[in-house]
Amino acid sequence: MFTVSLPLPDADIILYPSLFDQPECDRLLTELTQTIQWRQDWITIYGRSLPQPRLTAWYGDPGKSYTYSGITMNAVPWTPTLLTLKEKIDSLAGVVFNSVLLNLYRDGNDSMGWHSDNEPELGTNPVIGSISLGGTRKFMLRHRFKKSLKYQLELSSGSFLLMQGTTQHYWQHQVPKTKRPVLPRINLTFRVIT
Ligand SMILES: O=C(O)CCC(=O)C(=O)O
Ligand SMILES: [Mn+2]
Repeated sequence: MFTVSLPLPDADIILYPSLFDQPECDRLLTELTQTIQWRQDWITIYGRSLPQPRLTAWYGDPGKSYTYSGITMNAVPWTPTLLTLKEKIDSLAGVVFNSVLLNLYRDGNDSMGWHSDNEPELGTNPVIGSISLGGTRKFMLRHRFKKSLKYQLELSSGSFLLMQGTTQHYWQHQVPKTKRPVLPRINLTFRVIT
């Protein structure tokens, strides 16, 4: 399997540009769009309540819950398709993922702001396995302490991005809005919750 290691200090990020072929991506996109229990959450910013600019869902082992931006999500049980995906990337990552956050970016107006995946329940060096399906979106990275260090790449359909080691200590990432017309995109970030 062809992979690229991103040339970033203080990070361990590996890109598999095409883990899934086009027919597989189409099949997955259709199925996940229709069968996942998508939710619209609201977030509070500076005292104002706003809809999160994307739809989300949280699946995983029984009893796994996840809190971020004041939202607590209880895991919906794995579907057979999500379990199959999990087992495929478990073996690439060398860990046993027990949960997945799904994000649906309906169009270029949907986005995710700068953050690190460093919540306490992800442990010391979180391993995050991220599958992208559908429209290609820009994925930006910036170093938290060396402000001149930046990097960006396009995450296209069928790609798999593995972030591990000290990545979340030193780097933040985002998926910015775009004015370019883009197809809907589903991203699945598999996680290990302790
Ligand atoms: O959509 C993406 O590629 C990134 C999603 C992400 O950063 C997250 O779910 O924590
Ligand atoms: Mn993230």
